[in-house]
Amino acid sequence: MKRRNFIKNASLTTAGLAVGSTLMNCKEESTDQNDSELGAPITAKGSLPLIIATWDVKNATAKAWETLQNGGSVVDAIEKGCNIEEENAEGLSVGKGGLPDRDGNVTLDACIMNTHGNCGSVVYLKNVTNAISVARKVMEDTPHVMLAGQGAEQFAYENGFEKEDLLTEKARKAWKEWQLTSQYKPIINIENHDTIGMLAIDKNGDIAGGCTTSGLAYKMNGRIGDSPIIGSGLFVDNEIGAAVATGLGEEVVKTVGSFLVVELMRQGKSPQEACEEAVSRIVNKPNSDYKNFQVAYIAVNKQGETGYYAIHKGFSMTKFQEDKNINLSSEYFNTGG
Ligand code: SD4
Repeated sequence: MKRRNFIKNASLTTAGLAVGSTLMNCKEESTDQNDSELGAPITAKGSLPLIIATWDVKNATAKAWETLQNGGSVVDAIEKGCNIEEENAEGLSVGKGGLPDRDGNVTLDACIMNTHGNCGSVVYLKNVTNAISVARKVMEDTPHVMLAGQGAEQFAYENGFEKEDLLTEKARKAWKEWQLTSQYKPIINIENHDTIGMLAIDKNGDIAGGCTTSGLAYKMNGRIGDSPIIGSGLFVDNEIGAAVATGLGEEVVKTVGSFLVVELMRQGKSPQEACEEAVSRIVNKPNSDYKNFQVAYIAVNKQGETGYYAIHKGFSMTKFQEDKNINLSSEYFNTGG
């Protein structure tokens, strides 16, 4: 399934299905037709290095892997890997070509976190493609954690980033079409979700992570999601592991989702159990409207074990390990049972 259609389809196909599913155990089911050529599925515990990312982003994970193989750090791997999606003008979700807000502004959110627990973030960044690289600069070259809007943009130019028009013709056309039918208020069912969240762990077990997005398509002007919020969209604790989120950011923020996943791992849960528990916190809230939105997490622990889980069908994780780059369909909460 195309990532862009996923939330819409998820909400359509789940309409009318009963609540009360129990959490499913994750089964790693490959969605890549070529996977059979790749030999046995990766089940090894502890095989390092390892890169995982939200959605089907094999070019990005390949770049991250190559960066590590060429002697780059885990932070280099995260940055270079995420840059691939940011620079892909065909992708309507991240960096250049991202779908705009309701007023036609493409605004980017991104963050990055290193093995020492340092982090950098940019929110509401306009006109600069590589938001994660700007976030890295914030982390490394400023005393701050987060820069927003004009200040972030100005900081980017001062650091040599180019000014670019991020609204491509394809995205402008999609926005114009959306305007024909849409109301000026959040309508979650028709809003789309794709973000690249990536976690890398090197051969020594050192971990870094990043997350970059243009946020929800046709969001209100000024809206910031979970993706650049440390602890919500991303959290790295080099003693324990790391997690990153995708989906409806508002719901992730309300549960500080990625921090929760990492803390659950600290308490002894596997990455898979921790992702499932974090999803269940959202769906089991009183009056949760979970049938109408998607949230998914991916996680890795210090031992190189991974986990991934979503509320609805359609989420996948890309994993590069042992020279194999594969996309894996996630199990999900709302099985309709
Ligand atoms: C947001 N979490 O801005 C992001 C959207 C997303 O895949 O994950 N899209 O809420």
